Amino acid sequence: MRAMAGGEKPAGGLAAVGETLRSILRGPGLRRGLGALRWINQDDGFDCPGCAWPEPLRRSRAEFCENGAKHLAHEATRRRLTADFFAEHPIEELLGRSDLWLESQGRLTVPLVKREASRRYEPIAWGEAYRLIAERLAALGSPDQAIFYTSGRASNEAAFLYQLFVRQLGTNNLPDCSNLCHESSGRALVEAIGTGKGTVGLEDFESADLILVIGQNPGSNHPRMLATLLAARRRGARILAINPLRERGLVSFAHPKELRGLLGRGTALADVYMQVRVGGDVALLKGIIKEVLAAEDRAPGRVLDHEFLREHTSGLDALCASLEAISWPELEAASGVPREEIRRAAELYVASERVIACWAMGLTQHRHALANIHEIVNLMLLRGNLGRPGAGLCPVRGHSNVQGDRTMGICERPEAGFLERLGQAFEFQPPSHPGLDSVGAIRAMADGRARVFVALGGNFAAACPDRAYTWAALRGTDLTVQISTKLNRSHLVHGREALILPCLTRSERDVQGGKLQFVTVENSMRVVQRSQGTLPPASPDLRSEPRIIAELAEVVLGDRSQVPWRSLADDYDRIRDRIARVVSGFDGFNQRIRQPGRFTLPSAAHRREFQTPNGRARFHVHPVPRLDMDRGHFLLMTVRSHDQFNTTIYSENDRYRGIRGSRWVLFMNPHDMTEAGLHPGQRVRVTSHFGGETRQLRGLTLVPYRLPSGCTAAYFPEANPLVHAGSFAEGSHTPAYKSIVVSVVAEAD
Ligand SMILES: Nc1nc2c(c(=O)[nH]1)N[C@H]1C(S)=C(S)[C@@H](COP(=O)(O)OP(=O)(O)OC[C@H]3O[C@@H](n4cnc5c(=O)[nH]c(N)nc54)[C@H](O)[C@@H]3O)O[C@H]1N2
Ligand SMILES: Nc1nc2c(c(=O)[nH]1)N[C@H]1C(S)=C(S)[C@@H](COP(=O)(O)OP(=O)(O)OC[C@H]3O[C@@H](n4cnc5c(=O)[nH]c(N)nc54)[C@H](O)[C@@H]3O)O[C@H]1N2
Ligand SMILES: [Mo]
Repeated sequence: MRAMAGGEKPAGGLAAVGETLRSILRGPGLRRGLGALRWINQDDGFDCPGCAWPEPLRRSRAEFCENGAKHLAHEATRRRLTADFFAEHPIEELLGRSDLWLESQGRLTVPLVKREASRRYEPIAWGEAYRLIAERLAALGSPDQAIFYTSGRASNEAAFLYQLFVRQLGTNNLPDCSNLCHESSGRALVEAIGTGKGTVGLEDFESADLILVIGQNPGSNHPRMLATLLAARRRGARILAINPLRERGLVSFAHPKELRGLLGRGTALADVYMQVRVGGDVALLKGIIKEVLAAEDRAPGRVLDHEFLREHTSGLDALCASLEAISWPELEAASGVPREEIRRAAELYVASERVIACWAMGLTQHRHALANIHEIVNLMLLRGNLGRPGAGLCPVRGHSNVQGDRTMGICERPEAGFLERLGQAFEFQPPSHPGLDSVGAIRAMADGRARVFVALGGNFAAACPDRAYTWAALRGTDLTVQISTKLNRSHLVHGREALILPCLTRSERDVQGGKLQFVTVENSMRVVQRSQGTLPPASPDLRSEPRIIAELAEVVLGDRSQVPWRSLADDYDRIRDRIARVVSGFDGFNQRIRQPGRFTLPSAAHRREFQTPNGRARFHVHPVPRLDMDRGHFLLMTVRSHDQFNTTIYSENDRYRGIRGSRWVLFMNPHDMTEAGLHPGQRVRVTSHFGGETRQLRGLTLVPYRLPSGCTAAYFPEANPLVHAGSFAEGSHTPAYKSIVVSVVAEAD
């Protein structure tokens, strides 16, 4: 491994173009690759399989980023995994391989089964696979003993059919990757403003004066957002970043689609960069709010939006009183940011008429995640930065359709109104008792309460916390079923019996009933649009997700279901007609999706209608979180590199952070390193501490990095063995992947 200090070259630039070409050459090859890129994010093409950042209304010919090209290159690879591969490699051998190796083996091409007495996967016919699942489900004492996970790449059509199947079976056990991701945002926003979704559209970025980017690394994870930020910056908007790491993409960006960008001339993005301590955002935001209130005291009636506060909010007095009782030394210590800097941020906020707040995993994956998000809402409400042009809340979603999957009913606690409409449309009584979320699902499997695990995409075994516990839980089940495109860890950590059902990707042509089909997705800003694959399928044996679900439902439910499953899978228009009847905001779905190719779902909060119990947006009061760390303990956050999509690893490099050749690193402040008697390049053992228990990870190499003192960082998913399954956000159960208390010792070589 080679770790460089990490120069300050801007993000993007020619290197981004070079990386795009390299991934295309290695994956699908130049012809197929460039042919596919031409369709990505185009009206008549397919939605990028990467993140959920929206496309502008007027799309350019090349509407993708370096990382979007990588995601596509990896799913459109020429490499194929055939039955021979699985005959040659027993599961145990595959388990010893790295995530990078597994990912590079290519596309799954045939349905596979691991029989009880076998140590390998072998081919199985589709029909036999469905019957096996039906038998194992039928043997359960209750449908609540089965779990149906979803990852955020599933289309609206697939997600809708899946939840219908699961609810007809009789359970709400529909955990999803959102439980591991923005669940905290959804929960906190519902409490505060009555909706779990963001309130802004892309057009709001064209008139905002100030954009906050908190706990998010868009340079790697939402690269097209940098173009939006750059445009805003150029017309004079200010950008305020709050992040323990100085993320390259936020510091400076060279747009690869511009000549000056290609020449490596970057534009500084963040005007103010606050290097908060990991977990210090509540204190920091409270500090900013305290200064805003002080400014109002100095100029009464001129700082706060009194009319908005009076008509649309409640709870301000309690917030003001709580802030008076908190001292500056406490806020400075907890945030790690001096008061002077906090005051400057408050001045910037007060000087801005229209403010957007964006955030991602840096806020949602803490034990006090809901408090983090409530503090953002508190700050934004003070000046009525909600429900008017250029202002609002913007949780930046992860997977390209994670928001749509929720809209379609993938949720373990569905709304009563949704269930009622579903029941009416399909003439059955949906189960009303809550199901299991992701953390609950792990526990239920560990306790033997759940015996069958089905996953529509994703990589549960690698994405979830507490590896040893989660793996034992999965291994204790009767059957695990993975509907997947690529080989991953979750195929190798399986139940007594296991199935892999290979499916088409979004970029592939999906022909059903003799007709080319399209699907739909919803991006982070409530825009629903169509997505139609253009590449030939990787294998003739692949089936589409809607078809797999429909066929499975038919075999499993038999006479118990009146749903015309086959007919729905033959023509996705028929699925969309049903969606229009059940999901609000989708009236005339088939007509509307055909006209301009997209439409935006309404947001009551955007109209300043707050669907909370008292019809008002609510201020929340939370204490400053105590991170009770012993001496010599550090707070560890797990982050993504520039070369991965969640558990899918594309290379061992992380260009913007100057890392090459290994992901087994621990980033640490150089001063902390010296204090602890450690030195750069040393191999260390990291021990996490939670609830009196410890977890260990060996063999990480120390990399000195500009982080606030007391904070460390490592990569996800490598560091997941350290996250205790019981350490999650209060109120949302999102694992606290970013506040892991650890100690670090040198490892004897
Ligand atoms: N290329 C690529 N794109 C992706 C993904 C991918 O893996 N690769 N994943 C997708 C998914 S599912 C998601 S959810 C998103 C994730 O997008 P991000 O949320 O940007 O992903 P993370 O790498 O988890 O980065 C979190 C950021 O929060 C900061 N952070 C950590 N702790 C704190 C804290 O306590 N306070 C503050 N203020 N900041 C903190 C970290 O330094 C880091 O910059 O990206 C999506 N897009
Ligand atoms: N320590 C730590 N852990 C984390 C996080 C963190 O920041 N730190 N982040 C969390 C977050 S935000 C998330 S969202 C989760 C992600 O958790 P998941 O969503 O479960 O994981 P992914 O890595 O996105 O799933 C990748 C797999 O999906 C399959 N796949 C890809 N495309 C398709 C498709 O079109 N259809 C189907 N059926 N399958 C497909 C492939 O087989 C691939 O291997 O991880 C969480 N875990
Ligand atoms: Mo995510």
